[in-house]
Amino acid sequence: MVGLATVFGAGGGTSSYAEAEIADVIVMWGSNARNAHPIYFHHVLKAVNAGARLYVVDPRHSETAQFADRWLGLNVGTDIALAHTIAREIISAGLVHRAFIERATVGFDEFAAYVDDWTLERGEAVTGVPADAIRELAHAYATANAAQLCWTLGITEHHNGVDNVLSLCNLALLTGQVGRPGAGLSPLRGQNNVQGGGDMGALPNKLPGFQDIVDDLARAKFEAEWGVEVPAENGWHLTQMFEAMERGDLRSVFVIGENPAQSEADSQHATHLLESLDHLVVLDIYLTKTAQLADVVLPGSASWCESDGTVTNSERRVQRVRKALDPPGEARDDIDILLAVAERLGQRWHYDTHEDIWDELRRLSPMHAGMSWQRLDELGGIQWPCYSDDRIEPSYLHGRLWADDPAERGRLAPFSVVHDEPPVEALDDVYPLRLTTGRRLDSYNTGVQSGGFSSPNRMGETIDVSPEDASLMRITEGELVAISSRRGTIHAPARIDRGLRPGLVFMTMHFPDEVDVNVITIDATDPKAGTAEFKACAVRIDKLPVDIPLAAAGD
Ligand SMILES: Nc1nc2c(c(=O)[nH]1)N[C@H]1C(S)=C(S)[C@@H](COP(=O)(O)OP(=O)(O)OC[C@H]3O[C@@H](n4cnc5c(=O)[nH]c(N)nc54)[C@H](O)[C@@H]3O)O[C@H]1N2
Ligand SMILES: Nc1nc2c(c(=O)[nH]1)N[C@H]1C(S)=C(S)[C@@H](COP(=O)(O)OP(=O)(O)OC[C@H]3O[C@@H](n4cnc5c(=O)[nH]c(N)nc54)[C@H](O)[C@@H]3O)O[C@H]1N2
Ligand SMILES: [Mo]
Repeated sequence: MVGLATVFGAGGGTSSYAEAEIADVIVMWGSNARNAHPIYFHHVLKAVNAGARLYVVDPRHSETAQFADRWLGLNVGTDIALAHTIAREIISAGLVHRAFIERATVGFDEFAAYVDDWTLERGEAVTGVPADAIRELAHAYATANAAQLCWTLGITEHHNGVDNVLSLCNLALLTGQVGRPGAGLSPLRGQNNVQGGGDMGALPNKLPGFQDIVDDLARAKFEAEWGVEVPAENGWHLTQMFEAMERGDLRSVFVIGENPAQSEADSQHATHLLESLDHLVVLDIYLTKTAQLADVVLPGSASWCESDGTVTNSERRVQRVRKALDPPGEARDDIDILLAVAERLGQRWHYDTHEDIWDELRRLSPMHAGMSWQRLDELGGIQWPCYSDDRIEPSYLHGRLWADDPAERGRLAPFSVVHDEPPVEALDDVYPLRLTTGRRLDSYNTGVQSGGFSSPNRMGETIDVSPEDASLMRITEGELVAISSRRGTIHAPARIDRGLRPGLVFMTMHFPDEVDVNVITIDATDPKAGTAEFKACAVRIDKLPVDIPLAAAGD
């Protein structure tokens, strides 16, 4: 979101899901949507069945790659090198969209000079992707009538995730693949309402509706409505909070619906910091590992189907959710619990209904102003921005960039000169393998919500290795092995995956109670967005002595 905001001034996906169906080229870059975003992927498959070409850029031949016309299996962390090589090929083949570049962008000449030495040969040498595949993707993307470029964590969960995103935005600016129906940039969001959380101001530098906290006029508007002073400085994002805990500057934390003791990189260190707080409060629907560290647990919040409200998905569509069940026992809606906490802190927040809270938002956030609950119902959800009761904006953003009138075009979109940088942890003789981590279809994040179910085909945690590495190390399918990084060692059965190239190892994050992968991940973070490098650390795999008792292997 930081990358998109830098280029276009707004941190949201530029297209809508259904527009995938009118695209003739779709690039899924660092995104395993077949597993992680099945609803969006359903639209992608409709497009593919109707003849659109699908390119997948992923170090693994992922479940998504199985549906691709062409898979570009790059080395982990070489995305900028690949994007620069594609850009250079588009420029040297004369496939840039000159009129769009002149009208809507700044910085093209400097960018073109910078990428000029990213020849196909150099790109192949750095990324491991054959030159002809890079060339094919470059030509298909540039010459498509409408191309969608989607990405997820394979791009963002790196120490240079924002630079990765900027390098992808460059491709859309070169070719005019943005701001038109079917053409766009789609970062697929994580949870059902992670976009909504950001929209509502659950960000350290924003008020609801992405209004800047440091903007005096914006703050004054909220202060008048709320009757309290709004702090004038930006707060901390998650990784800055952990750094502040380390320094001793942050002593009290309220965790709502998150399990950082298991989801943070280098989790033993994160757990130690959470334990050392003066005061930790957790509000969750389960007694998580994080809740077990807390001084106060506010138990029994109602889950999403037991409360009223809205959620916003990756295409910026706000939809109502309705209470379908009564919460069990004494469980209460999260908002009731927050109102009660506010009251104990001396604040009286007056809302009679959930709709009152929403209407307050509509008064304060211009991009939500036209979304009454009645209208959300009638239209089956509305995408932001929606400024007024009598209008619906186009389903894609930044159409203004194509306007003839410079005043209407507004702020031009800058090309970004970003440098190709390898992952923080280099491979060496002691840790010669690259570990990347991610998701499976049948499990969810730290497993709190998906741990309890079993089905015949469901696997627990495995250490996935390539057939080549397995035979080199004489590891057999299902054999219990040890995997170590500079942070620690864990054990799990090996699984031989033909979708992995030699040197690459994959694990999920779904079974931390049994095998906590975040014991070994690195907590290097992107200074611009605070995202950790979950997608790249250096590891080694060791066979265990055959007579090792299982109990000792599971420490
Ligand atoms: N079933 C299921 N669905 C989910 C979730 C879940 O836990 N389970 N979680 C939700 C959440 S919170 C999120 S954020 C999303 C995440 O959705 P995704 O980001 O699609 O999921 P991941 O499996 O984490 O990572 C995606 C891909 O990035 C690739 N990758 C790794 N390193 C690199 C690299 O250096 N470059 C490139 N180009 N690719 C790389 C991996 O091989 C992997 O296939 O999924 C959401 N949906
Ligand atoms: N190794 C590795 N680690 C990763 C990642 C990775 O790819 N690899 N991905 C990272 C990413 S993208 C993410 S998003 C994080 C996810 O990390 P977390 O968000 O910490 O993990 P979840 O398991 O999704 O935890 C969500 C919590 O919310 C609670 N909850 C659910 N519904 C409600 C509700 O209505 N009210 C309340 N109060 N609580 C509720 C659940 O019970 C659960 O405890 O993990 C990160 N960690
Ligand atoms: Mo996520």
